[in-house]
Amino acid sequence: MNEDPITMLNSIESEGLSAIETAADSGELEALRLRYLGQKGELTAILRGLGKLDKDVRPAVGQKTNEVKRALTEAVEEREKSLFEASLGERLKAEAIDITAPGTRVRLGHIHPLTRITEEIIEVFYGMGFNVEDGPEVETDYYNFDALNTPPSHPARDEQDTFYTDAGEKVLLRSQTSTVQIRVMERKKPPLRIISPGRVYRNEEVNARKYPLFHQIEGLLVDEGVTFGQLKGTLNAFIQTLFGKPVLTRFRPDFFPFTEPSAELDSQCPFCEGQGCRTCGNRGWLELLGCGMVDPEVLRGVGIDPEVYTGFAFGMGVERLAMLKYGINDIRYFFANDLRFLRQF
Ligand code: 2NL
Repeated sequence: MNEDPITMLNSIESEGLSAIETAADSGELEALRLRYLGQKGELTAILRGLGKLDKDVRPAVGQKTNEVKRALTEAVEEREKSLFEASLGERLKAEAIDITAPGTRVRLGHIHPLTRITEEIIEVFYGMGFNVEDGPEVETDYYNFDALNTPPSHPARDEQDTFYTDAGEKVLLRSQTSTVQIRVMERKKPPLRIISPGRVYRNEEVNARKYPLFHQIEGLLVDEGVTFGQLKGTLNAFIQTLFGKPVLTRFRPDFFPFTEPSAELDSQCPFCEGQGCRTCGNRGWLELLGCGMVDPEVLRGVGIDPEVYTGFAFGMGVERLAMLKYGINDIRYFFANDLRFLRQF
């Protein structure tokens, strides 16, 4: 060592301290630590060279080396701490969350108006002991027509013209959910109380009142001694719940191949109390649904003895009821998926 070791140590110390104190980041700081304090660092080199020094200067140089080492070590630790605090402060600032800021509202979807009214209707009948039954939408003409007392020559087949499949004229899209009632009556014997909601199809031109796909809810009750009076009572209770208040009803004679006698159920218009308004087309009455006593032929066809059992049945179009209830004037709104329409429900 040509220079005075104490002078050298002093300059290492002052250079080291100022470099360490201004190290820009932890990478630079680590490089400095290795340079001054590492195994191959400058101070280690001096300690290794102690043996070559004169005996009388050795202790002073050794002591000074250790002092410098301690000073630089402390400086590294301090710089490490302040670099860490600075970067933490920066991160806290950058990632700050304002917990008092208002949240972003998540727009929830909701039940489609047809589903909602279907659920409401099911609820009313469920309360009267009816259970929901389901069945296929692709049916055979037997379940859709023959079993419902509508043989191939029957004019009602034209009225309920539907879509036929590639599988031939026997396989079609059901035009009514009575198919479900027939299937249930084949499997289960009376007493029966069921309703069958679901999609049905008709081969019809689209307009404000007609759509080739719509929804029906049919009901069926079969037991010993079932009367037309019970049918009226059941449907009156249903209509009151649907409109949320007592309303007058009337039963007009009608015809269906699968019921005898058959009737159309009207209610006094709940919006104008029979005075005449837009919803009832100034008639004061609304045509709500069709119903009747199950034709003995239908019962016989599924192996239920009509001499022992009688039943009533009814069928309603869900779109029609929803249109009346909510004052909707075009059936196509239900299927257009226009949010401006859907969000009103
Ligand atoms: C209507 C009329 C109706 C039925 C459906 C029915 C089912 C069986 C036996 C007898 Cl299994 N009847 N269902 C009865 C009367 C009317 O629907 O206008 N629907 C839209």
